[in-house]
Amino acid sequence: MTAMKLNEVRKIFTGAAAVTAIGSCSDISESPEQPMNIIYIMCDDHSYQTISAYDRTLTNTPNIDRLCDEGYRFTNSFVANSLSGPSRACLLTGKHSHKNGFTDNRDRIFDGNQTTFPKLLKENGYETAVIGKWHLGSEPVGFSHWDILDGQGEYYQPVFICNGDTLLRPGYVTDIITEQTIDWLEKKRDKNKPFCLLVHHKAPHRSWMPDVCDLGSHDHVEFPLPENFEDNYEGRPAASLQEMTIEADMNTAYDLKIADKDGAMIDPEWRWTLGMYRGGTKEGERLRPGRMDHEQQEAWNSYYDPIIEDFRKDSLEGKELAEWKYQRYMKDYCSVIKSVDRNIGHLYEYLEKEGLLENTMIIYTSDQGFFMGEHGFFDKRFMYEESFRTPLIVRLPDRMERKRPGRAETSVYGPNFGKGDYDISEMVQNIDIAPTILEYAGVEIPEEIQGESFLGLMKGTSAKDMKTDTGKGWRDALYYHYYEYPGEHAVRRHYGIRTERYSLMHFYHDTDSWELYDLKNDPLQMHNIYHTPEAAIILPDLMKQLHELQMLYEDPIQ
Ligand code: SGN
Ligand code: CA
Repeated sequence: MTAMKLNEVRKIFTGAAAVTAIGSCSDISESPEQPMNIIYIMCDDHSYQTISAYDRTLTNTPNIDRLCDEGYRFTNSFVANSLSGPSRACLLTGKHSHKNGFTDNRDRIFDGNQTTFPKLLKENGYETAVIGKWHLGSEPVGFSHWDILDGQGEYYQPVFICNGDTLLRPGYVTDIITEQTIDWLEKKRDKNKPFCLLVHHKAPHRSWMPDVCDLGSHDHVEFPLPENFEDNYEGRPAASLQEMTIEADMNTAYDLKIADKDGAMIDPEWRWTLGMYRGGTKEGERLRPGRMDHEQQEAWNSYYDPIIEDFRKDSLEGKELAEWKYQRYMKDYCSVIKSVDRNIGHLYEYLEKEGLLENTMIIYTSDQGFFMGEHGFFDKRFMYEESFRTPLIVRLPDRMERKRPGRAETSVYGPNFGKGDYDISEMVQNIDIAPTILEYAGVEIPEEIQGESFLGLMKGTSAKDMKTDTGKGWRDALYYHYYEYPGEHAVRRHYGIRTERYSLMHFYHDTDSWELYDLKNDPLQMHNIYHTPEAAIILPDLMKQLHELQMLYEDPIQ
């Protein structure tokens, strides 16, 4: 399924790394000597709210912003199933979860025999590599080189599996992934071939452990509480059943590092976190070994000891405690982002120095969005905007010279958001990445891929002129399906459709409830209008569209 079934495919000449452009709809002109390299950078749980190119309220990310200044900012970018493993499977296959089989993070093993875009690129003469978080159970297939974190990975002294060999690397995970990335680019790849490199950061996944040099980097910031921090979930039964609120479910010891050395403040259930933050405790069943070296541990102790001391003295409760937790969460999370941004800067410098910016497409995104206190939540999973959306920035070589003077509007809810010169406001989804990369590389897009290439949108093709599988131009609705229930955070299974204006979702399994939001009048999604007279007018069309999407993607109706 694709914007172009490439009869006139731009061909990759294996080994010689040459690409010829023959009349593609996106009409990229490149010299035959220029290999079309791809670097795909994906963080884990990086919210668009904490990228200053999207929103300047919370933190600053100058290096990610530079990518955006020199590239395209997607202002309506979404995932198909807001969870790590499933997102990664959607990315690799270009297919929804029910088709690629990796519906949730529980005991799934990704079937590596499926068609994936790295495999197709490799078969077409590309060097392919993945470095960082993989989280798919099985070993990577279709990569010339793979160097992945073991499971979720650790922030300090992480264990990697490098082409099958297990090794522990000293240091901080975001630095190590960047070092390994540059090392592969510099020394390990075959420089006669074009390359596709996937850089998958662990950061800023829970439990948001900053690098030593970033501890305290956001202490001066008083983060504004989201307007709907104190949501009571009225009219939204599934939302009231979750277990992911900052107030009730965020643990002060595990999540916020309030784990004192003598163990007096540790909840017995979370006792194992003492080892994680305070080093090498030998008791407790779920022991996680202390991973920090002496210096790292000292730095952590001198930063967190006074915070723990104050926490002990203040004995906060109720609303005050919830707000304190929110501030601590934001400080840790944004400090972890600081390292991500710095490392993007290092990679950028390297690419610039090596002249690689001129022949490389760079993509920056996250495996899903994340709640930064909206609805009182952390985590993701819901089809609500904050977790359904994901940041997406794409820098193409030929945008290099055309820096725009400034973005029209950065706030996601602002009236001009998406109207900047290099904003792409069409709704795209992570299943679109595979076909986009394949089209860029001049490799034919297999019929079974369900996503659509958005390359043409960046090249100025209008939405209505985009060739897609429906034959009706670019899509006007997105499909979503989340499956991990029973599971951590207790978010009920649900599927739904999102159009430009409305978001309709059906929560099923251990519940049966529908929610409908008017995103224009209720962007914060506080009012479920499913049972209102207004909905009676809108619903028949939306339901029809939803069923059409379920037929298109062949997802049986629940
Ligand atoms: C871990 C986290 C969860 C998180 C999942 C999935 N718990 O299990 O809070 O939702 O990962 O995240 S933790 O106690 O282990 O930190 S995902 O991004 O990998 O899908
Ligand atoms: Ca994730």
